[in-house]
Amino acid sequence: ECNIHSLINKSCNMSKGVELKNPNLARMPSDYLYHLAINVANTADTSDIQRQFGDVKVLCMGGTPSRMRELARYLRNELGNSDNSEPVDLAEAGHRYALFKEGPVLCASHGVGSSTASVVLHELLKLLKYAKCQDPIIIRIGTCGGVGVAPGTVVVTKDAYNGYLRNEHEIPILGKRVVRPAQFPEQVIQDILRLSKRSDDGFDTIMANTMSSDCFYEGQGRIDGAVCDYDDAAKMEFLKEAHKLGIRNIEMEATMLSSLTLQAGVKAADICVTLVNRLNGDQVEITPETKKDYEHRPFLIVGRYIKALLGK
Ligand code: R2B
Ligand code: URA
Repeated sequence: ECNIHSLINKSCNMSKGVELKNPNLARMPSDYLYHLAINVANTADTSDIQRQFGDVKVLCMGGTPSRMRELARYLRNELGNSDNSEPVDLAEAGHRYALFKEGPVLCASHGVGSSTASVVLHELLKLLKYAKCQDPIIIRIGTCGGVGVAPGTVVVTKDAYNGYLRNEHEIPILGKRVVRPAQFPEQVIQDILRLSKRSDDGFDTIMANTMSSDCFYEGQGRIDGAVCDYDDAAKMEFLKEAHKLGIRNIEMEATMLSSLTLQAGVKAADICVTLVNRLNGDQVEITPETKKDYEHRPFLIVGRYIKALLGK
């Protein structure tokens, strides 16, 4: 049984390397991070990994390789590096995810949904551990559907709810239902919010709860998927119930991300921009220009947070 307060305190008070809760890792002479195609040849002496990744303070994650490449370019600029070369994909040989490094920031893609995101998150957490990174933070930036907020609003997740509208992460492990806490540390959220003001940004950044589903369509109460056996009234009832729980956005990774990072004792945050207000419809119909503008909003927020964190 996990105690949420001890987990959150642990992840807030971290001032040392990443200690993962898996005793088997200490018994493995080597570890191949398969989907990243990164080989940790000698787990007893990871000096090569430490040289390459040891300075990492922030791991940014987001759905697509192209957006994470763009984020790497944006952060390079924000951090005052005038290098104009194309960011190098360090995980290219794995053919699954993209991984870029800009000084002390890693930018990794995670695909759509908890299952693809958890694969790369397990491997990245191990990478942070082998590299002996000190007190790193993991920040997902992404898109989502809004629940009763204007499209373009940025939501920083507090409590993550699953598709049953329960504030927990539920997964089958060894054939059993395992339920784990799914919250993000509030201190990090407050630090992020302190750096954001509507008057400067032209959009709202709010703290709220998030629902994560494993399915974009039925799992999010859409009626425009390939299959749907409920009506519009049932959908609206569900969305309103979510709204009553303080849920203001719906995406597909928050429960897994909050749960796994709590277990690992690593600070994390989830910053997503809403593309549609689900109380008004299901289709994401914004123009490519508006989408680009909206997708840039979490860049702004995360860039500012990273600069403050690094004292820049
Ligand atoms: C938000 O957007 C993606 C689905 O379109 C998914 O990764 C998510 O959480
Ligand atoms: N991503 C989601 O998961 N849901 C939406 O409605 C939009 C983006």
